[in-house]
Amino acid sequence: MKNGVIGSSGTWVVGGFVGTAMLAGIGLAQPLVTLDPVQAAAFQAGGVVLGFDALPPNGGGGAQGATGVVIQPPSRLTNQLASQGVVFSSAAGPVGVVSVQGLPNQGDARSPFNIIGGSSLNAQSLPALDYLQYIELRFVDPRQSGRPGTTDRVGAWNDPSGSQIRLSVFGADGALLGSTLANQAYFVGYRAVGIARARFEWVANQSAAGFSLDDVSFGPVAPRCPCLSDVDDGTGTGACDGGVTIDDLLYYLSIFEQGTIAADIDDGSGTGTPDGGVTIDDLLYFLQRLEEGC
Ligand SMILES: [Ca+2]
Ligand SMILES: [Ca+2]
Ligand SMILES: [Ca+2]
Repeated sequence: MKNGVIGSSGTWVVGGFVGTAMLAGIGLAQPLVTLDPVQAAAFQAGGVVLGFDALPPNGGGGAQGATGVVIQPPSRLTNQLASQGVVFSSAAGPVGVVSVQGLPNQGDARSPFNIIGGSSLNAQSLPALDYLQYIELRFVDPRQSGRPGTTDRVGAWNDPSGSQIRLSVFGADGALLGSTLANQAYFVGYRAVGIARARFEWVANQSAAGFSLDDVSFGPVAPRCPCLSDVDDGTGTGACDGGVTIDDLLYYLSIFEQGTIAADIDDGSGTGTPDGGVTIDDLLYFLQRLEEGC
């Protein structure tokens, strides 16, 4: 495509980026696709920027970051950053953390030297690096990772030597809030009210087959269910409905019995601080909050 060409069905091309804005009737919903670090920094301001540089890269780096290499357990990124409000996934489950230090594509790292890539299961059913696969973010309550969260923007720097990708953002009900395309080397972001999930996916090869991301960014993550004892809406699916009723007690008892992470809401201090374990403290705290109506 040539710059400045207006394509079909609302697609336009400006300065090397292809944007398909789906405003969904929300004035604030808008993409940002830019090479300008100042614009990217403005998008990131006040939010979270994940450089992945404190996580152990696969095999220590080098060729262990190549397509098809099995992602070792320490480098399988899923919920390690849940306290920042996000959980990662890809086709085989985890996203892979790799280092490009010392490689010809060292410049792919926006923050040296780790980046992330997608995964797929290999013939042995192990998660292997697959840069053609999607990278997904699901927002969680930073204080209680078992509870859902939402944010107002998501973005990342796309691989400078990679592919054209699409960023799509979704609401809590799964509805698409908007999506946009970005060429390699661009910062791609999307602002919308109530983003619960975001997906970066490969669209077309440019310098290489597949893509990686670095400096994944998002706005502050707010709990989607601000009332701690509102854990169900009567459907038994854990969806909050703004009211605290017997449904909530029944649902909490079921997840408490199963010992799921979502049931961890206290550490015995009665302050609503999770401690990674599900014990009688959690049940007592839930009952107290249920009685208080929130
Ligand atoms: Ca990095
Ligand atoms: Ca409820
Ligand atoms: Ca607990």
